[in-house]
Amino acid sequence: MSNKTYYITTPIYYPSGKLHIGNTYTTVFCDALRRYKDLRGYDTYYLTGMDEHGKKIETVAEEREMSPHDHVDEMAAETKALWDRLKISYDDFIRTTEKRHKTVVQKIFEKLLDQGDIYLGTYKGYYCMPCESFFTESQLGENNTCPDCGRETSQLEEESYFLKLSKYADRLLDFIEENPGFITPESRKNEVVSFLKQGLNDLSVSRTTFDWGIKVVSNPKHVVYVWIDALSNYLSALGYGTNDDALYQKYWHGDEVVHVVGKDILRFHAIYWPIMLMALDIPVNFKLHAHGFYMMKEGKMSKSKGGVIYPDTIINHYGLDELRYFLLRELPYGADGVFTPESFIERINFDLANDFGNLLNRTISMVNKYFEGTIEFDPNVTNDFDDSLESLIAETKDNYRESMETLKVSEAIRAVWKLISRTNKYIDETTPWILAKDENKKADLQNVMYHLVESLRHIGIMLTPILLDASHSLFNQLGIPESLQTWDSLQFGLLKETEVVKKPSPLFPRLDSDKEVDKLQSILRGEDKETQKPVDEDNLATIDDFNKLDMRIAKVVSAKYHPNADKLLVLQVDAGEAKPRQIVAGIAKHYSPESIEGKNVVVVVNLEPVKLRGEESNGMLLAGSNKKSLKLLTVEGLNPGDSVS
Ligand code: ME8
Repeated sequence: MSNKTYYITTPIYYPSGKLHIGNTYTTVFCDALRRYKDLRGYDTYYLTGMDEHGKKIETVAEEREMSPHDHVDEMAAETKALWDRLKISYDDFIRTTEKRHKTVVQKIFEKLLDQGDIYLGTYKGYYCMPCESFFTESQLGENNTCPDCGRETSQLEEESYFLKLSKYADRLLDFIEENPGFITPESRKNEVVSFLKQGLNDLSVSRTTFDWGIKVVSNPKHVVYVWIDALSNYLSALGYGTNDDALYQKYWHGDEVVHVVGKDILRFHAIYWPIMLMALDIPVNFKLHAHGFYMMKEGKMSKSKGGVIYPDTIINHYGLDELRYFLLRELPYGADGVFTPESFIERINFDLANDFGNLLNRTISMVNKYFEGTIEFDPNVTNDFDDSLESLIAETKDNYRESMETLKVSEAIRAVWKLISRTNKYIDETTPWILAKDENKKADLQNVMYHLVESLRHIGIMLTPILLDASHSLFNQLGIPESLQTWDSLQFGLLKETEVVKKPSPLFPRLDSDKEVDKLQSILRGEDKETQKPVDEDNLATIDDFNKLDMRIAKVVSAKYHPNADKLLVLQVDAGEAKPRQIVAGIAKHYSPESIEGKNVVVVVNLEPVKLRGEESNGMLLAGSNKKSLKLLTVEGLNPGDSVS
């Protein structure tokens, strides 16, 4: 039996500037939903990509003195690298300049032209370049400004093809009425309905004033309007209209199709897109979700204006889970949210460090202190508080599921945090430190510990789509087997026994609030010294200084924990010499001995030997690091002893 399918998409972003946390929000949001559906056992497919055509992109490329091709290639590579950094679990990244996309758009255009849904006419109107939108005079703001962004528009008259929106308007209205979940939140649906009720003008769908776009095959002086081009990505990426359309058949005609967009592009997705599908005789079986916007205190975020926060800044300084948590938790369903340094640091300190991280820490410390790290389930022992904790565990699963299914991710997270608070309260109620004083209460104490671990296991499972590293670390630290990390194992009492780690590693270190708020504020003002990292010009190394170092590739032959220091590993490495060389390295917090054995690392072998806590070290490993992580430099395809220069 095959699993239900789930196809989820983000908008394809314009490569008009560096992506900020607003664009990142949609992508992380879809990633969380996709991971949730994976957890539920769906057959999922996640599409994102880049919308590379149009006058605006042509202009940005010109400003950079680059060809549009080179510009979009660079931006696409940067964007993919960003998504990789954010561990976005996308399956495909479609670029509208790709041949596979262009062919489909040209086919769609010609088909609509042949069947009379597209016709040639003359366009008279006002054009807003930043918005890529045309307006009639009556739609304009004061002094002929763009009604959406308020900027100046320019007057145009040109030959254009038009899509007959008017022909489909009633059909679309009926469709929206008959499919209540088609557009969410409800307030957005209402916006669309009232817009439709005013009547639709036919849409201009081609341009002759610039080149950077997909040519209309039958009349190549026209390029296809960027929105018709862009919306088609949801089909072209699946191979629609080609010989290899298996993905299209499977996912578009499958069980669930979800387009997630910001409220700014609601109309395009709620009106033009379903009408295009109706005209193409393709089922309109997607659900559209339009979320609100993250704002800065000063107002809107813009790719080109600055004064915004970028995801890599947050990851460098604080970590990926911190970013994901904030983004997914802080934006209320259906409304806008504000990013402020204060709210960001508070969420880390209160929600992540105090409530969640501390609960795990205290639990592991107590299980070690009272039971030497091992506990088991004894259903015959109970206390007065077990029932209420157990029923909240069950309730949380239902609330979480319902919220995730209706795309209320922040509410799903809130439900999990209610359980976290309840579990913290359970510690206060059951007072394990008092039970521990009485030998006869051993079984009661174990029952309390068991409830804490079991509750945390449930919390960990529900957080797997949200906090990628922390949920993983929670399972490892509590010794939860993979079979009990699944959705189906969300049932109290399935964990029979476990052994937790000897020493807990904090999931989220508490931050110095004033200092970090100041730091974020100076980053926003563009004055952050730490991110600029100037080179010390007064202390330059000569080439001779550099050449003095004998750096080589070395293979880690064996590794063990240092007997007297928990931050150190003692390694034997083969650096191409007669016998292995011992190096002591401060990497035990980042690598276990097993995980580094066999790796080809880079070492400096001509350092003076030193003794570190009684063990001699004859060299140094090279690694990259920041406050949160450390990665050894490893090299494939070279042999021990090969030189590094
Ligand atoms: O509109 N808060 O691309 P785009 C939350 N190419 N989300 C935000 C945001 C904010 N402050 N700012 C942007 C386009 N977004 C078209 C789409 S789709 C067929 C073509 C997100 O680069 C949000 O998802 O301007 C919004 O819809 C999208 O970025 C706009 O991205």
